[in-house]
Amino acid sequence: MLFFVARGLPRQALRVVESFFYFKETTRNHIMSTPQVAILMGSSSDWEIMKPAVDILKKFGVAHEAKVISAHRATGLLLDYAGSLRERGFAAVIAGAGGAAHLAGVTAARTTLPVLGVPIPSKYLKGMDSLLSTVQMPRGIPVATFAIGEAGAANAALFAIHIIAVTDRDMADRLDSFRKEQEDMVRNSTLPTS
Ligand code: RP5
Repeated sequence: MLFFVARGLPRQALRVVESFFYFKETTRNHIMSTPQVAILMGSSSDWEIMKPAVDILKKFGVAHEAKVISAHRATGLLLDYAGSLRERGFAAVIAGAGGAAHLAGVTAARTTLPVLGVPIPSKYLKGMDSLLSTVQMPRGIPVATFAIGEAGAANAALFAIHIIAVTDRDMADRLDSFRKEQEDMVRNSTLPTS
């Protein structure tokens, strides 16, 4: 800006230049804050398991939207929400549910965005019910299914970032740094001496 002042540009021209930079900045902020990943869970009781997914997305600076929508208690709401995601610019959906877990499957039936299913641990069957009902999708409507519990939630978020990183070099670099961090932790790990 000083450069333009030094060159003696009239005030009006300076305003045009300033508004151009302002527009560029606000557009960039808007793009950065548009959610890229939706995180759904069947109940607020799933939050502690799904929180690691949110933590990973925050760590990588990925804008996201987390919601409780039950496939069987609020089916209409889920169909409306899932049907709007592609138009709203999302890249992937993470869906965590427990028991006879329909959330990921119904979401996948409603959108062609990639749906990443997280089986929530359940009281009596320890999440085996959630795992099987999420992973065993009949042919034609795919759901990518992750491990039962927190590790599955974290990996689903990482996988969503992998999807974004297909076309986003900066995100791919962040994934490389994250892997390096993990490798360094292994290299520096110690055991108690006897
Ligand atoms: C599923 O039923 C939810 O995903 C949750 O894991 C499970 C139990 O839900 P609440 O009875 O705790 O609401 O729909």
